[in-house]
Order: sequence, then C-alpha cells, then structure tokens
Amino acid sequence: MKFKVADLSLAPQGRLKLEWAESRMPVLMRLRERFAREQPLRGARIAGCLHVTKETGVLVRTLRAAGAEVSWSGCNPLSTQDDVAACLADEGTSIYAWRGLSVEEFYWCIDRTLDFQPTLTLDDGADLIFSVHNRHPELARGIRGGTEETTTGVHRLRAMGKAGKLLYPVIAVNDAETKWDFDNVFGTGQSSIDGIIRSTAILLAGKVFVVAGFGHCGRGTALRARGMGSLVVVTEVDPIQALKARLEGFDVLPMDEAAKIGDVFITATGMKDVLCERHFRVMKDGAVICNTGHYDCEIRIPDLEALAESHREIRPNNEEYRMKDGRRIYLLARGRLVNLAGAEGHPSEVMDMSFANQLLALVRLHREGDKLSKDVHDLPREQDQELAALKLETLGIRIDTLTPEQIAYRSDYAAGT
Ligand code: 9W1
Repeated sequence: MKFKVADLSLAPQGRLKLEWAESRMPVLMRLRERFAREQPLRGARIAGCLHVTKETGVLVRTLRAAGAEVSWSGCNPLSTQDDVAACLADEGTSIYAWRGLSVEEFYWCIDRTLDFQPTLTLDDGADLIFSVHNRHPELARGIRGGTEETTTGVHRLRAMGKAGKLLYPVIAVNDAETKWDFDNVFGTGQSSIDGIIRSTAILLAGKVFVVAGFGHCGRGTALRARGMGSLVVVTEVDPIQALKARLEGFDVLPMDEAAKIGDVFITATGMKDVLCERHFRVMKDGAVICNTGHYDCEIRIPDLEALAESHREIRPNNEEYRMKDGRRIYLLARGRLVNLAGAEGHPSEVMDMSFANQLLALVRLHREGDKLSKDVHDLPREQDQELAALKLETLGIRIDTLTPEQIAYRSDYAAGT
C-alpha cells in the first residue's frame, strides 16, 4: 500500500480543485514548465508534512514534474481536503492524509512518509523534522536538508540549531519577504474578511470594525475592512504600532472604549484575554466577535458563557449568545481562526509565492545541501527579488531599471552634495 486517504472516489472532484488553483498560481506553473525540462530534483526523495490543500497539490505536482519522488502527510488534523488527497494518491503520490485523524494516526502517517528514506524534508510546523530527530535519527545521514514553512517552526528550529542539535541544514522559507509579508498581510487580510462574510453574510459598509493588534495580520485585516467601507478602529499595546495605525488613517482607541461602539471585532494579537467579561458587558446588541490570531485564547469564551443565559448555533460557524439583559453577541468559529474555520485559508495567488520559495529552497538543498552547516539558513535575497519579478511578469506589470550611472551614484559616498 502506497497511500491511505479517506475515499479514493473523491479524486475527480479534487482534480477540479487543483486545476482551478493551477490557473491562479502562475509562478509555480512557470517554474514547473522550466523544471520539467531541467529536472533539478532528479534523484531527490522528498517527504512533506504540510496542509493537504489545492495549493499544496499544485506544489506536489510541481516537485514531481521537477524529477522528485514525493511522499506526503498533512500537518494539521483538520486542514486536509480529502478530495485533494484522493487526487494526489490517484496520480501516484505516496500520500497519507485524511481529515480528522487522531494523534496516533498523525504520527503513523508521518512515519509512512519516511519509509522511502527521504533525501529532503519539507515542514509546516516542524513535526516531520522532529520525528526524524527524535524517533528516526538514523535517517538523518541520508538527508541533505529540510525546509520550514512557518514562523513557529522556524523559531523552534533556530533554537535547536543554536543548541547544536540539528542533524542537517534547514532553510527558513518563512523568512523570505515574498512569503511572510504577503501571507500575513494579503492572505490573512482577505481570508479573515471572507470568513466573517461567509459566517454572517452581513454588510460591512458603514460598520464600526474593531481590529485588535496592528501587526501584519491586523494591518491586512484593517486595510481590507476599510476597503469594504467599514469605519476601522485599531487597538494596540505597542506605541509604535499604534502610531503607525493612526498615521495610516485608522482610529486608535483602548479596547474598553472600542467595545462600546464596535459592530464587528476581530483579534489578531497573539495574546490571551483580549476580549473578556468587561468588554462583553458593554458591547452593543448584535456585536460580532471573532479571532484571526494563532491561538483560540484571544477571546475569553468562558466569560461569554458565564454572562449568557442561553446560546445556540444560528448559522454554520456562528453562535448566538443571549445576555441576561437581552443583548445578543455572535461568536464566529468558536474563537478559532476565522480565516481557516470559516473560509479557505490564504488564496492561491498568495500561496503561489510561498510555495515557489519552497520549491527553490528544495532545489538549492538538493544541489548543495552537503555544503551548508547544520543550522537554520535564510534564502538568498536575490531569490526573493527573482520571485517578485516573476510574479510581476505573470501579472503583466513592468517596472524600471537603474542605469549604470544611477547604480554608481547609489554607492558613491563622495557625491554627497
Ligand atoms: N496552507 N495551503 C484550513 C492553515 C491551519 C487550513 C490551516 C494553506 C493553503 C495559514 C496555512 C479549512 C487551508 C488551510 C484551508 C483550510 C494554516 C493552520 C493556508 C493559511 C496556514 C493552523 N495554519 N494557510 N492554502 N488550515 O492557507 O497550505 O480550510
């Protein structure tokens, strides 16, 4: 058995999803065309552990087209799209993933992807790398390198590298500017609004839309909410971020004030207890609250439950809490990430750049992983620029280039005045 998925008969539906995503991921498709000729991953065996989505499917197809053998598992029990998994299995990928698997099954799936003794690993959250290091260290000798997709994973791996515990080099794909800056701002921004609309169907124009936290995700969400015609209020604890928000034209208030006037609240802070009892006590009837920060503790749901006299699901991903004084507060996606639970994560166009970074990082590791130290490495700045240039080209957008005189001028320290 080379794969295990929920239902192979879902493959045709998954194939349509992949084709749609391919039509939105021109950078990856351009690289696929080139690498199908050049075969830069010939001889590579890549084990991947990353959300099984239509976008991931496009990456898997591209890795195989570039000459690699691929085995795959999902990195989150709830993000696997079973039809996509079926399609990839049907096309010959050793994929072990189904939605809703248990913790034991999760590790069983990872172990199966290691059966073919990979030469490269690809992670989103470092579970695969940790599995190699903690449970199968004998495999590390054959592995030239690994990649990591996300901030949390990179943090942990850097700590491991610093402690001298890494058994092979790792490239921090997350830290490429064409990855994190676009994922967080434009990916989270749009998908959070999308999640709110899908679970409420409300009009955003004219609403007071409160964004807690003006980091990249908060900023992205605030920008998109403004674009929908909302009056956007930002809350912050960091004076620099608050100042940036104000100078970008957003109202800035303490949450205690914002709580009284907001129609929609979204938390994007990474901190706990951002919305709690004293806020729920003063919110307007009909207020909608949700979270797009990484953990589901930003909204204190037990407080809401304690204040409510009854509660019911009024629509999918939308629960109505009726307060004792008759006011109603609507909690979306149970306080979990509204852009994932209530929508479809980052749009394909954004994942296009993230996954192109993955692809180029793996090509680099396959080629020269043996020359890199057993530590966490950044992608070269030129690769960021190359990918941004490629994205622009696929969008039909041209830009200017410096003349040789201008380049000389830039580095001429004598030219002062
Ligand atoms: N990643 N292809 C849920 C996604 C869960 C998820 C998560 C993405 C993509 C942030 C990756 C219910 C897609 C993913 C659809 C979906 C992520 C966690 C993607 C956004 C990150 C914890 N993190 N991501 N597309 N689930 O969008 O691979 O629908």
